[in-house]
Amino acid sequence: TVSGQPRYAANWTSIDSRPIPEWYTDAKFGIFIHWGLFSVPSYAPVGKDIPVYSKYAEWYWFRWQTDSGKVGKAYREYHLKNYGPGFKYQDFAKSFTAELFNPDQWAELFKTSGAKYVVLTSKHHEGFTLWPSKESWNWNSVDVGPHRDLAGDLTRSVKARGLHMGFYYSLYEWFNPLYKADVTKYVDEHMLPQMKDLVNRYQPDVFWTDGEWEHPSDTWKSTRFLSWLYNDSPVKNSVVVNDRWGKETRSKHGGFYTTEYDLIHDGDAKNVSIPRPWEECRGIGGSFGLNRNENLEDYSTSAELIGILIEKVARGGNLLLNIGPAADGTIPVIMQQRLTDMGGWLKVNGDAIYGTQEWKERPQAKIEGRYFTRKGKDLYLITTKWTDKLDFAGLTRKPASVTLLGLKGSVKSNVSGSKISITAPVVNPGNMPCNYAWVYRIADC
Ligand code: FUL
Repeated sequence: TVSGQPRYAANWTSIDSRPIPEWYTDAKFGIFIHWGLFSVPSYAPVGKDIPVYSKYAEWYWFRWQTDSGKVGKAYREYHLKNYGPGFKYQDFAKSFTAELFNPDQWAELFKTSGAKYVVLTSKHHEGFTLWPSKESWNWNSVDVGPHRDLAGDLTRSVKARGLHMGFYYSLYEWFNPLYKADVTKYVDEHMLPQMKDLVNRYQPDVFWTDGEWEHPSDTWKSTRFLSWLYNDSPVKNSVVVNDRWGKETRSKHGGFYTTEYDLIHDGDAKNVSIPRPWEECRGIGGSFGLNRNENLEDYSTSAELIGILIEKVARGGNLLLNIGPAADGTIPVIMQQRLTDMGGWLKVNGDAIYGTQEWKERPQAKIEGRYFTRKGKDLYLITTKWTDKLDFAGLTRKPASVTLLGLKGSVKSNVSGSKISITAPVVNPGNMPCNYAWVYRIADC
């Protein structure tokens, strides 16, 4: 090629051969944001008997209209009671006001959380866009609702803080008449122009597609879009994409693979090893879009969230943790608190997370609460339980030192062959370097 850069052809073999830019596999932690008209009703049923996907408040319109079961009934009753019989989904637009939206404040919070990238729903399955898309038929956040380019404003604030900005984009739209009448026309005249518009306008480093499952990737013309993205777009060197490009592509094609609440579609993803950079996405509660019907017990604690981050990273994955802002542009305080807590932990222990790799040679026997990561010649032992003694095997040589992150000086250890036994330092509870989980760096081993 003229420039020396490889060119990618519009087929999966070629698209899949592109290495995933390193910034992404080093980043480990990102913030997902589900924001749209569903943030107005911000309702879904809750409870242990409700299946994972039925707890998603961003599915309000679809469940209300099409779900004939118990879950649909809950939405219908809620809607009728609170908005009345003549109230259409489109009528939510006037209450999507974002009057308190302060993108600098959001971006500051994301920075504080220790996340390295942000992924915003530019358009969810409802079809409403958070940017002034010419193809949206005026159903966007500039023409109605807040009258503001929400995607553009957030992009500017996020990038200004050195974080990577990305977009979620739903290929399909539940009720778009063009999509239902003529999917090829929809792809050519609506979807592909919108996707290119997003990339050209805002230059996102993550392009996170979804809603792929109704059609094969040929129908979506996915490899055609990706070859443009990788060869000729303004983000060709930095952009990363996921695996949601057609009904046959998940965990098979694209960039990083995705799991969602530890599922791949309906299959358990928790204990499978994934042969590719991958990312778990989930909410702090059981929903992506804000669900005002959730209570404290529906939210994960900081300890749980930090545990999830550690577990994913130790298995070579990233965590894309979701928040659901309110229609007024505020981020619920409980979500702010969780993100701030995670940032506090990462400030002390980030060395064991960012830029690390899975330690594939780790001891086979699993010990609850114990994880490993690796970076260069250093090994990190992460434990979510404070214990006086920690033993394991697998060293290739005597380590140069053992330290507890956040504490000065070295920690007592005993090495014999490949085995090491670490004695936890005696620390006053008030002087612990952090809460929730602790990290030993076993240097040069
Ligand atoms: C799903 C969507 O259907 C959910 O609403 C959410 O956006 C999630 C990240 O992907 O499959």
